[in-house]
Amino acid sequence: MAVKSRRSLLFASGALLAVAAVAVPVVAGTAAADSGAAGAGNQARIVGGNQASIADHPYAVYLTDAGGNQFCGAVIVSSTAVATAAHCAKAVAKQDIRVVAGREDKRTSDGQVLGVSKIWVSQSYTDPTQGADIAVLTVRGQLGYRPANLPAKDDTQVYATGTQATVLGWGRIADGGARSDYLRSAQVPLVSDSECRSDYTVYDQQSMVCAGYRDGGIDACQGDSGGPLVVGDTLIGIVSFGDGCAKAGKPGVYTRVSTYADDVETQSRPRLLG
Ligand code: 4AZ
Repeated sequence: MAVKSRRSLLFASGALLAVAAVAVPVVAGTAAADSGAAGAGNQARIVGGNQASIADHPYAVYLTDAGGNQFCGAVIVSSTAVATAAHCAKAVAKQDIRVVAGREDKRTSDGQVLGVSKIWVSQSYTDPTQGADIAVLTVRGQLGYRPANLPAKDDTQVYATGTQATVLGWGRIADGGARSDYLRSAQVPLVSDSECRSDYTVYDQQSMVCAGYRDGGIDACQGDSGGPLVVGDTLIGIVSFGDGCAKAGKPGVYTRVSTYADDVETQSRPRLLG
C-alpha cells in the first residue's frame, strides 16, 4: 500500500482515510488507481529487478479479483494455504478471490487457479501503517507447488541488518504504466530498525521490517503487496507499504513474518478429512 510522506501523515488528521481511499482502488487494480498511484517524481517500478523464474520460486503466487485482474501477490505456506497482506485479503470479497499458482507469465494459462474457502486476518490488523498486515487464505483443493519455509517465532537472526533479501512480484514496472506480465525479483538489503524509524514515524519493529537502498532505486511497488520477501526459501517479509516506490530514504516496509509465525503455522495446517 502506498502511504504519503511523514509530513503529510502528521499534517492532516484525515491522512490515513485519504491514504485508504487511494490504496483500496490501487490494490483492486483499476485503471484510475494505476494512473494516479505513482505520483510525480516516483519511480514506480521494481527498479533493478529482473524477470524471475517460477521454477526457482514456486511458492510465489498472485491473487486475482472478479474481473480476473491481478491485484496482489501471495506466497504458498502449505499444501492448502497462502499468506498475503491483510490489506490484500480485505480488498476483494472472499468469493471473488482466486489464487494463481505456478504461472510465471500472467498471459498464459499455466499452473492452477484455486478459490478461497477461508480467510484469517491477524486480530491486530487495522491498517498497514499500524502493522500486523498479514492474512492466511485457505484454498479450495490442493496447491501443487512447494511452499516457502517460515522463520521460527521471534527469530531475530534472519533480520540482521544488511542481509540481502529477495522480493518477488507481478507489480508495476513503469511509472504510470502497466503491471508486469512476468514474475520479477529484486535484491534488497534489510534496513536497521533505527534507520527505518527515521524514515517512517509509523515504523514498528515488532510488526514490520524495512528493506531497500539508502539512495532508493530498487523496491517493490503497487501490485507487489502481499508478495514474499525471502532469504533463501525462508519467508521473512510480506510486501506491505511504502511512500511511493524506490525513493531515496523511503525503503519498502514489509510485515515481519517471524512475529506471526505461530499464527501462520496454525492457520496453514492442512485441514483434516471431513
Ligand atoms: C502497493 O501499493 C505498494 N515501495 C507496495 C509496495 C510499496 C509501495 C506500495 C513499497 O502495493
